[in-house]
Amino acid sequence: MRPKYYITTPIYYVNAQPHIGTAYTTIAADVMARYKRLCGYETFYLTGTDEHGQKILRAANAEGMNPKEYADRIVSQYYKTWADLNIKYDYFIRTTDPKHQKAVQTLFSKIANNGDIYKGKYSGWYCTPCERYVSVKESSPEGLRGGCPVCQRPTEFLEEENYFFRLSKYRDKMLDYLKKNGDFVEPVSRYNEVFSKIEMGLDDISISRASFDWGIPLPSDQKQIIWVWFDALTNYLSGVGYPEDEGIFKKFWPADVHLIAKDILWFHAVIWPCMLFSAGLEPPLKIFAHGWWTMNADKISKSKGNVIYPADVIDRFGVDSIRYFLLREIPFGQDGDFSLPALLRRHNNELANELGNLIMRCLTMIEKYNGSKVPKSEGIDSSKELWNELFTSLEQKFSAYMECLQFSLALEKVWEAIKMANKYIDDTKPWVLAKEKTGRLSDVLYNLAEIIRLVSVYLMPFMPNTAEIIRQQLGIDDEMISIPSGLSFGQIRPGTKVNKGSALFPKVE
Ligand code: ME8
Repeated sequence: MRPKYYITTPIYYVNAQPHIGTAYTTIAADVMARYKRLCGYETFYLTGTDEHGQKILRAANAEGMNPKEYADRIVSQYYKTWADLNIKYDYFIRTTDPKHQKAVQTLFSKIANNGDIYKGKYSGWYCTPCERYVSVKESSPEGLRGGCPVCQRPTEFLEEENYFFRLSKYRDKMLDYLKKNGDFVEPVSRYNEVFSKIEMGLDDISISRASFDWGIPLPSDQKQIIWVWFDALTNYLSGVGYPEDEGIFKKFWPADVHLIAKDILWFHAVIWPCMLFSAGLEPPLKIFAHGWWTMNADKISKSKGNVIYPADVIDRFGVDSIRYFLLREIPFGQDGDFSLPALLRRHNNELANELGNLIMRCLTMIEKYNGSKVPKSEGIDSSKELWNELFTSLEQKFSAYMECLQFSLALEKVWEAIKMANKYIDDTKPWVLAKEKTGRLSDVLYNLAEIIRLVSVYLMPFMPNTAEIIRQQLGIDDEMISIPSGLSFGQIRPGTKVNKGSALFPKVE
């Protein structure tokens, strides 16, 4: 049986169209899912949209629209943007899907039957932009004049008869779980943050709303709707068939990793596992909270008005350049400023000069010196052994970095090989070897063809279009594209007909 891999992104609010921040998580999950597929895993990649709650209702009202029609309009922009970014998800979940709604009610009933839900009165602050209750500990005696402690936007005072979840009951279990699973939350700084916050105590939380009806009704009280975060988190179960499609659910749950940004860590690393503990379900295996893309140190978000849309940059640089830049520029887990000059630099230097030129030089020389056919290696030159060693070590490092989602480091390693290959051409001077006619030329050209084949496999998760073009130029199709078997050196067949084509990354001024 093939091993499974289940990866998710947050489901995005439909009050805004996708931007570079939401694209970041979606691309990272896509890269990981593509990588795992290449490694032979039966992979499930889930993304989608979060469509209920007061924030969405208000956004729809502001446009004079019914919330479902409003959501439909924004969702179509998500579909389009993810297609433009070459995102290959297995399912796109919408919280307005009837199946999802049923799953949320089932989970709610399970938790209620377990004695973990009770009725009470919520009297306190609420941040509608974050859709979160602000606890007494977080608010000062005079309220929250400074706004929400997470997003700093104004909070509202709520007084509602609500249903509460006994989160407090799970404090010790959660701490114990964290102690036994030191990699449950990554990076480690986020683990420590969560651990010390739980140690200070967990309060029960309200999980219903009574003052509007854009949401999923409680199974036991039709006058209330389920709190949007309880609704949204359940997507990770309903997206893989919970509760009806037991076969798929059993195959994929627990999720291998929930990718999120740091602002929604508490919901995922604490509230969500406690809900699952209560329902008798396993928690996900890992929560990875990456950092924020910022603009002059401010988080990129619709409310700050500093949003960059993927379409704006795709038109200028091409989709693979954006995918590459986002994952190469900042270590996954840290914040980083989005800057067009940095994108331009990486596009022109690393993609056009280093990668694009390497491919063009190799193919041009195979065309010119060997009639467009990959030559047979004569075994005169010892560099084949050196390349073999280099790629064996690259494979180990690349896989290790991918397993811990360190995309920038994995790419850095591939670029070391690309730079060495360019230097290999400069050092061996095939144009001189062509005159010497010693047979060494065949060895060098063979090695170069194999180097670019391997580069295409490594780049496949990150830049699928580019990898595909390289393979077409090299004259190979579906062969040798699995990890690790496709990564050993020396597999390309002599006689393979290459097809030079045009330059991969035209420079951008
Ligand atoms: O929080 N930098 O939805 P959301 C990096 N519906 N990532 C960013 C980003 C930025 N500047 N801006 C957004 C919600 N993101 C809930 C989630 S899940 C059960 C419910 C990404 O539309 C990042 O992944 O506000 C962040 O966690 C997510 O978008 C928030 O999307």
